Amino acid sequence: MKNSKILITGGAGFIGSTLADALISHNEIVVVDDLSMGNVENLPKSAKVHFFNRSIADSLFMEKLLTSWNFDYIFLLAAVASVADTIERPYETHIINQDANISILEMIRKNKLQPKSVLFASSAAVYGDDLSLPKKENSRIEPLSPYAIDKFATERFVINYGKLYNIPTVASRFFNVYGPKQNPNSPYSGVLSLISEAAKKNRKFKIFGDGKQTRDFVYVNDVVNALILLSTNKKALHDVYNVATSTQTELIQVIKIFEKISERKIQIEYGPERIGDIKYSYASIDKLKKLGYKPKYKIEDGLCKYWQNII
Ligand code: UD2
Repeated sequence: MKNSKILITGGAGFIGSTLADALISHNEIVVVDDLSMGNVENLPKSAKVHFFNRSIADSLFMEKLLTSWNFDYIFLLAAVASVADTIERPYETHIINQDANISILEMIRKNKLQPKSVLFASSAAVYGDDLSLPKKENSRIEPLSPYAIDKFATERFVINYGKLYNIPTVASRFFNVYGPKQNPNSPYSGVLSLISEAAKKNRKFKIFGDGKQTRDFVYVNDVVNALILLSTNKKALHDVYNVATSTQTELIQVIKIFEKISERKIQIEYGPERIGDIKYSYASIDKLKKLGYKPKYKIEDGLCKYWQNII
């Protein structure tokens, strides 16, 4: 991906800004972000980054932007990413998580734009609480929250819009992504950002349930590599791919590793299980591997790099 014009919606957020870091040296990057979770400070400091503090739901703005820039690559990462928030404001969040993205597809179609790739970021949330493991892309889909419903529906829109109207689309399903720029400010922030915040500030960390729940924790740099691979490999087109490491780690185990790496003791208290929490989750990444993907960071390596970056 070189000498390209790239749009990253949600580009001031955790994953989007890490993607911008990886792409900035050889490309021109436009970021659209309403800063609801993101932060301009996350963005690489470069004249080649063009930041717009706008919502993707601002369709007049989006259409002008898309037609004037004629992007080569589009990464649709903007979302209201808190599941709890979507349960509280299902319609408002639907406008962002689904409508605004479909509207972007429609603008591409209507204006006959020809991006080389349009990638939509979906979530492991689409699998819901189906017990079969590992989760494969063709495992049962059971979207439970407005968040998951919108992610799944938009995935389908993106893939089939691509097929129907000859737009090079692809979708990814993120598992539990962690890394330096993750915002720890909400109780629903990624658990590793909350654990590291507790370690940094010597605060208590509350485990919901017995701590034996498992997750497929994937370091953000591996996610960025997967995103670049999916948008540049033509074999990936018009399909959806899990982005994870295909290993499951217990929450309690992650805390132990974190304590070892940070050389800090985390004060733990226990509380009731979170309503709607999934007990075990991990992904099959065979589909992504077939395209040449290999996660580089084991949980120990990722946590080490994470801690070095934030301390
Ligand atoms: C992740 C995604 C969510 C959705 C979901 C789909 C993140 C941040 N969230 O939720 O958007 O896609 O997957 O399944 O990636 N926990 C504690 N104490 C805390 C916070 C969390 O014990 O203070 C537990 C929590 O109950 C859960 C685990 O840690 O069992 C991971 O929580 P999470 O919010 O990081 O991620 P998850 O998998 O619930």
